[in-house]
Amino acid sequence: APDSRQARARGSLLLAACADALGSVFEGERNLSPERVADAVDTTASALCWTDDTAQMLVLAEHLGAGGGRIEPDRLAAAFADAWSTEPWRGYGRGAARMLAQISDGTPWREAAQSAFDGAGSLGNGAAMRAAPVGLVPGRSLDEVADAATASAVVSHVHPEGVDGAVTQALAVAIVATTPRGQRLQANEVIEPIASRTGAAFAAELRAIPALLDGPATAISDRYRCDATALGAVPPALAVFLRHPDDPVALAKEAIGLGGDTDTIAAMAAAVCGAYCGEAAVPPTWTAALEQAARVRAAADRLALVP
Ligand code: F2R
Ligand code: MG
Ligand code: MG
Ligand code: MG
Repeated sequence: APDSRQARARGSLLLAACADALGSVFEGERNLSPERVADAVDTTASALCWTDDTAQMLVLAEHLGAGGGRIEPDRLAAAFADAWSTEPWRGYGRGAARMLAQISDGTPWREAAQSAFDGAGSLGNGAAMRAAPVGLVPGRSLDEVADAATASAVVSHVHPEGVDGAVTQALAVAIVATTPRGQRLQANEVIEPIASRTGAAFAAELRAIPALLDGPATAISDRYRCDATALGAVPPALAVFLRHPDDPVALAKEAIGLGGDTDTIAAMAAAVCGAYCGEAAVPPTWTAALEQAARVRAAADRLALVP
């Protein structure tokens, strides 16, 4: 059925993977010309190859699907480390690669995650960029989603902002995945349930979104850093989704056009959009070009069937 849990899960993971691939070409660039971005998004001539964002999202989706929707931290950390050591060329950042190498070499994940960034823990957006599957597990309350998102984050990101990024992304997906289509999406019905479950810094950035929904997209890149931190990337991704909830192509162009962490901001916005719109909204030219599309669909199907 077009609006089933399966359709929403497929939409979310497929769109996230496509947007990650589309955005990856521009990662780290600023002041992108709209023409360059539109050209890349509109003409998907070559294969859509995804990066660490999708690699980790698929690991988490498969972990949840195989484990009845529960996070088992030791096994999840080992699976992230395996994915990195098999494909270290996926575009991982240096901090993430160092930590995953330590875990691969036998350092307990708690120790590796706690000692990152001189003991502060990572506040990067890496726990958020992979968190969508947590919001796609059927039948969970928002408090349960927030707890599972936290458990999925802390195997690598123990800084409260790194955790809040994952909580925000998983909750956004969970909220829109159960919102009936055709009903106009109210920004505050998405933002408030999330902001009430994050720390003060994150809540303030989320509550700035409604003022950015009607103006030019440059207001978003003026307001947020759009970088590889959770606080700098997750709120603008949610803003772009709320500006284009049913238009994945416009969403991808705008998210990438912000510049900075383009693959990650586009992937996060797209994961929420796909959870809202379902698989039918994913451009067929994108899925036809997408690397390992069958694996992405299978991971979504298994998630949607978790009892
Ligand atoms: N990192 C990239 N792309 C740039 C490099 C790609 C290429 N391989 C290269 O090296 O040239 N992309 C991917 O990483 C981002 C997700 O990052 P993740 O997994 O959270 O990693 P990390 O290293 O933990 O954090 C990212 C950056 O955040 C800042 N940061 C984190 N914790 C900090 C702290 N406690 N204090 C200060 N800064 C902190 C650092 O700048 C980290 O580098 C995604 O974009 C993904 O696509
Ligand atoms: Mg990436
Ligand atoms: Mg639109
Ligand atoms: Mg990135």
